[in-house]
Amino acid sequence: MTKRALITGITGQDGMYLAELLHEKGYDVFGLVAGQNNPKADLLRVTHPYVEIISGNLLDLVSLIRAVAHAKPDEVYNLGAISFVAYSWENARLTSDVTGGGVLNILEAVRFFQDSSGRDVRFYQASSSEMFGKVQEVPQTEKTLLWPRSPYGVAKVYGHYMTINYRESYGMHASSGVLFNHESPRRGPEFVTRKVSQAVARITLGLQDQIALGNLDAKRDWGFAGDYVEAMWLMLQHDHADDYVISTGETHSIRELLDIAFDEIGISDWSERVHIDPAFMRPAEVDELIGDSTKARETLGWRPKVGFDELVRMMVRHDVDDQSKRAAGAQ
Ligand code: NAP
Ligand code: F7E
Repeated sequence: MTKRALITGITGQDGMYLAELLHEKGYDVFGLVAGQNNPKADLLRVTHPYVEIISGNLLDLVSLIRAVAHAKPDEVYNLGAISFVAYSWENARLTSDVTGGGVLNILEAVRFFQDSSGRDVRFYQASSSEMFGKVQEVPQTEKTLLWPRSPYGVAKVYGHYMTINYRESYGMHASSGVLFNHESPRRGPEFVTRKVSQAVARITLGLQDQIALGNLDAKRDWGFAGDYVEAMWLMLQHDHADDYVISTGETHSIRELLDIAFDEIGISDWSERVHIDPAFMRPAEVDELIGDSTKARETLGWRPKVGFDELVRMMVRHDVDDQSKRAAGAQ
């Protein structure tokens, strides 16, 4: 029997990689898309024509009940969220409702479908290393105390515990992946890796002189999104639902990110090319994230394939190519 999967957040970075992975594995893929004229849906129809788009919004339980009933999924991947941490301070209510409350809505829609159809559905929740916030131990594991430092982190903690609660209360096969930062050429331009790769590309093409950034001393455990969606799938293939940290186990600062990105275009001293803009500083910072993914490695056989240096260079090369085409198209 062909397996069926429903992905919320299909127009995002992870949604696109996951859709490709599941399609390659022979799944019928359904994607929830919010908005009556979402430009990302038009793009998805071109790049991922095999995805059946279903209209719906994580804020709207009725739309989710209808979406699940239509997709009749064996697996649901809840990737939809307001995911930009900086934005979450300015839009805390909305972030709480979508990123936190949306998890309850989709869990309820899945539970309703299971009860009414008698079919089993496996559920994946996109939890986040932002839940560790003011880290209580280094490295962080599945057992580390959560101490979120942003409205986004708080909302993710709510979704994380709601997923565990549905597993324990109703026996649902509901797993939570506590994913550390993962990036790619598809990363949104608001996130620091893509902001840097795009700016560095424009600098080498003579289209921009400088890049404005915030805290250069922040550290992150950065992996490649293509590797991380494989971990999501592996969690749902396992007999028992559980929670897993997914990370590389290496941490790097924004300065190291800049070293590699500028090195890719032949600049070794980037100090004249970067200036600090307080607008990009956060009210509270998550200083040192580093994950211990031993459990996922031992139980699921998962491991990251793309290293930090390769990831940054891949993103810069992609953006040099992309920005050159845009510049040529504008002439
Ligand atoms: P992303 O690129 O920001 O994608 C977020 C997706 O959520 C988009 O498709 C967006 O749709 C959708 N969405 C937003 N509001 C919605 C709503 N009200 N109803 C339905 N869909 C809605 O995020 P990502 O990087 O792919 O991350 C995927 C998930 O993993 C997110 O939940 C994120 O919080 C979590 N996560 C990400 C990382 C990371 O490093 N990337 C790490 C840990 C956890 P439109 O834009 O089309 O409206
Ligand atoms: O920031 C610093 C900033 O916005 C990384 C999301 O996918 O991963 C992501 O959240 C660091 C922070 O990602 C700028 O202060 C400096 O310390 O790329 P980011 P994030 O906040 O780590 C987690 C795991 C998620 O779950 C989220 O959904 O970089 N930084 N200067 C900057 N960050 C940005 N965006 N822009 C700057 O100019």
